[in-house]
Amino acid sequence: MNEKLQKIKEEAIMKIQEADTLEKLNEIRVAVLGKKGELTEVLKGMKDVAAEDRPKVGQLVNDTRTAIEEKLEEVKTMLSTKEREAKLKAEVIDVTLPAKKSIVGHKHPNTVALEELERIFIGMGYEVVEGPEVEYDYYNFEALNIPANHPAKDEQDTFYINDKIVLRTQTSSVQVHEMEKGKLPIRMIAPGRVFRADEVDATHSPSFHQVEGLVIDKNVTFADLKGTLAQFAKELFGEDTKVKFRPHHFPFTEPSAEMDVTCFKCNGKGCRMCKGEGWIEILGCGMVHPHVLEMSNIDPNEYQGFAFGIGLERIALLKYEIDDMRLLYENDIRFLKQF
Ligand code: 2NL
Repeated sequence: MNEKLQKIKEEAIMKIQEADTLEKLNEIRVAVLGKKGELTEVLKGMKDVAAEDRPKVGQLVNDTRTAIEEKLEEVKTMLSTKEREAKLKAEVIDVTLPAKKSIVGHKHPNTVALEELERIFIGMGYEVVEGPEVEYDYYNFEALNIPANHPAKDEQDTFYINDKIVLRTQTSSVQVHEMEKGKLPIRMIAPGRVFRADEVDATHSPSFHQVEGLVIDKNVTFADLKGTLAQFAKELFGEDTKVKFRPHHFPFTEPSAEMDVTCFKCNGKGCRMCKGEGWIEILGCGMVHPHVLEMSNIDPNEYQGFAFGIGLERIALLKYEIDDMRLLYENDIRFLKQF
């Protein structure tokens, strides 16, 4: 019996020492100590051992078991450490490799242009005010001196929600709300989306953006309008930019004008950009009509004002030399990426 146990022990320990993976080690454990293992079989044979020898043999079996278990544990610890080290080595991260670039979007040309306009007017002390895109007919037309029979009010030109409510055709409505509040003076710009029932082409869209400006104070004259807008043009298109005002008509201003700037591409000589003119039309403007002031409870004998309206897309198209407005709305990343 003694010899048999000795042999199991020696063979087991030898196999354990040769095992090079945890898996193989476990196979050995099952083969020797498992339910049907060699040592377990010996234990089952105890019933054939003489009663007086049993304690001694029992002790011997236990010693053998302990010796094998200790060896198993020792090799297991060693193999675990080795496997862990190999795994760490294989999973090493090279922090010096170039990182995967995450795709970051960027500002739409309209947004870039808007932020530029806002920066210029904020610098002159203007406030940026926003308002609703859906408006009462009163704020979009009537309060701006646009009479009921004016062609702009035609359903061909304006989107009507019902006979009293429209999609705003200009952001002047935001300025009327400011005037009604009665807090003077006013120095504001109103940027935002506006709507007109236009067919889509290279220069028209049923939805586009405007930046309107309004100044109301005592002793405001056309000279203030000219000085302000000339300074604005220099900041937007460059220090050498000159401006000229052509008489025009708007129902809400009197007198009214359109402002041209010298072409920033050819400096006024005439080129493809300005269609040979040397000048580019940039905005409409004028002195706020006295009737418009009165309707918002401002006394035209005490207060005067000037106002202007700029098409944001027009500025973006000019600045980036884009020849088709539709490109601004298609959201083609290959186009947008260029600006
Ligand atoms: C354009 C130019 C303009 C205004 C807008 C305005 C606003 C108030 C009172 C008076 Cl609250 N005027 N805005 C003035 C002149 C021109 O827009 O080309 N519009 C179609």
